[in-house]
Amino acid sequence: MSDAELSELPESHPRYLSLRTRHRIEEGVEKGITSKQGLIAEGRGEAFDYLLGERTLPTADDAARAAAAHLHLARHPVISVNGNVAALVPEDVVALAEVVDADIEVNLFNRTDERMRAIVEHLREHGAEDVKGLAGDARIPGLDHKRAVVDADGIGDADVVLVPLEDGDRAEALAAVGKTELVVDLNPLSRSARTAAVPIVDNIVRALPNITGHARDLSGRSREELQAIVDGFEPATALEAAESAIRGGTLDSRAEAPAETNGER
Ligand code: PTJ
Repeated sequence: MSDAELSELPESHPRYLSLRTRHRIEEGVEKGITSKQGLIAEGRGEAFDYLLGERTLPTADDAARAAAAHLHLARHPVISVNGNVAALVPEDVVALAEVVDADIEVNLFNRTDERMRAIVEHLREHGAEDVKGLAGDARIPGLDHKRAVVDADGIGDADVVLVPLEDGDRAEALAAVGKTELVVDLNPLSRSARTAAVPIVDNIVRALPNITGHARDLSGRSREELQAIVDGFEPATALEAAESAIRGGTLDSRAEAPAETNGER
């Protein structure tokens, strides 16, 4: 879909948000930010989101609140950014980092110097001041060469890492070195979601602003209050609720959509 086609699409179109999201990924690929595999990941995410009813489940909202509490409690929180996240939610990454005083680090599955630089530049264009990832002077043990590369004073030093749309191996490797992982992934069965201290089964385009909203709301709360929110969150319950919504969903929220949807349903 071209810019012109998107600008002509009315916001009332039943697939407006989905098409806009897809368009951002397309643009990301054109700009050299998002990988071709990122297109496939987006398609998979869309399918799960469709089955969830493209809404934030109450348990995903609880997870977003627990993630915000973790980020406030952290000694050194880092938001990890890959090619899909950079294309979809660059301004939300910057906003969340500001509220919880987190570092932003570009960390890629398909790492090339060109893509690293393009993503750093893209985040700066969206307001980020200091973006980590280019130094690449540390390694996460247990992974093959390029996927293991992180900054020593970024993810290497972090105690809490927000890793949206992560691949399962790296999620497991980060958890194995004792980092608290907050994962955003629409697939409740993915290894990343199952490894996370806090799995947020929601679309990144809804989840990031939601975490930021909770983080603003929790600003200034005592450590005891924040810890109580963290302790009260149960990852298994959130995963079960998401899986059950996906498997048992009725798609009622879509029943009212017009039949004529431009072939997009
Ligand atoms: O930019 P790179 O090189 O770091 O590569 C990024 C991708 C995403 C291509 C890479 O990490 C990858 O291949 O990931 P996977 O293994 O395809 O996993 C991506 C997960 O994210 C899948 O479980 C998808 O369902 C999920 N997902 C896709 N789009 C979204 C999503 N989750 C939340 N929001 C989305 N918009």
